[in-house]
Parts: sequence; C-alpha cells; structure tokens
Amino acid sequence: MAKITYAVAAILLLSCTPDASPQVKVTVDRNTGPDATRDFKFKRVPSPAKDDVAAKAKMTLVVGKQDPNGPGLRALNDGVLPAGEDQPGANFFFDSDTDGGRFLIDLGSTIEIAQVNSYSWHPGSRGPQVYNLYASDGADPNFNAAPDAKTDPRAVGWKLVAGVDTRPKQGEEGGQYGVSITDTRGSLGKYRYLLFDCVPTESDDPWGNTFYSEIDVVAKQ
Ligand SMILES: [Ca+2]
Repeated sequence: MAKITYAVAAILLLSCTPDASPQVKVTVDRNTGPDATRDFKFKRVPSPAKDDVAAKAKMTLVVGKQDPNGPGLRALNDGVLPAGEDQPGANFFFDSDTDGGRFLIDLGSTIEIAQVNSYSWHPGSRGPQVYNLYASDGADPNFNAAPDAKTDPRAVGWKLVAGVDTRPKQGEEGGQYGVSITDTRGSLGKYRYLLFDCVPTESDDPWGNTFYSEIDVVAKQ
C-alpha cells in the first residue's frame, strides 16, 4: 500500500514540474568521499551562508511529523552544519516510515529573492533531495499559508517555483547535496512565504526521508 502512495506522490511531483517558470534554474552539486566535508564546499552551488534572510525566518511544520531524533525545523536555519555524514542531531527530517510533508518559511515581510539553496548530507538514501518549492506574497484573497496534504498549493495562492529531484539515475545515492534555485533574470520574484513540499527518496525501507542540514534564502542585492 505504501508503495502505491509513493508512486502517486512521484507522479504528482512530475506532473507539477512543467508549470515552473522556464527561466528558473535548478543547480545540483553532490560531494562524495573526501570531498564531502563540514565546510559544504561545492563546485557551483554556494556554501551555506549564516546571514541569509532565512536565518531570522519563522519555520512551521504544515504537514507531516518530524523525526524526534532530530532537533526539528530549527536545524534548517541555525547556520550550523553537520560535521559528519550521519548526524540526526544536526538535521531536520520527517519521521521514519512517513510520506514526507510540508513546512512553511515565513520571511516576515515581502523580499525580492535571488536564490533558494538547500543542503543535505547522509551516506544512504536520505542524502538526495526531492521536493517542490512553492512561493507566495500572501496577497491572493484565497491564500492559505498551511495547505494540507490534499490541497494543491496552486489553488490557494501559491506559485510553483521549482521541482527538485537530486536522486542519481544509477548507483549509490548517498552523499552531500547542494541545490541552488535561481532565475536567469536574476530574481525568483518578491515573496514572503516559501512552502517546501517534501517527498521521500524511496520506499524500499522506512528511512527515505532526507536529512536536510540547512536552507538558505538569499535576497537580491
Ligand atoms: Ca543547520
């Protein structure tokens, strides 16, 4: 049964992606072996920043259950990075054997955003990132900041910014992943709210929810 649910989630994810703006660019870097260090240095994706606008944002769990072995959503904007590849205490991740979920980032005011960057690290299938990123300025009269699992965010005032899936096509999935979502026009838009709609990377075992280490939101200069 769980397999069917994940399959549906995967199809929904794919069907959402084409609606994202053609100017949006998703850059994915992966470090393995000795390249994966506590510095999170990538070939193209910038290393995590401490002074990004997400650092002071309010994060709220909207759908799903956080794994009690992690510190919760504050791991995503505390500016602290895991020192090793398997540190539950330094990551946010949804509970084992659950179908991912959604969390909200409230920047407190509308900001022109240049980049949204996400970072993860795990030696196995919890390394890659699979999510849809939605954004809103909250202005739509139908805006719902907390769309439940059955609600398409696009129906309640959200815009799909990008669909992210960093799973390698073949081979081992583990490693340190950096994702940078940008727009060839230099700005993703002016938004106050970001919604991460996260999907497990696999359903072969109960541990498919990604170890998210940090999320950065970079304002346009
Ligand atoms: Ca962190």
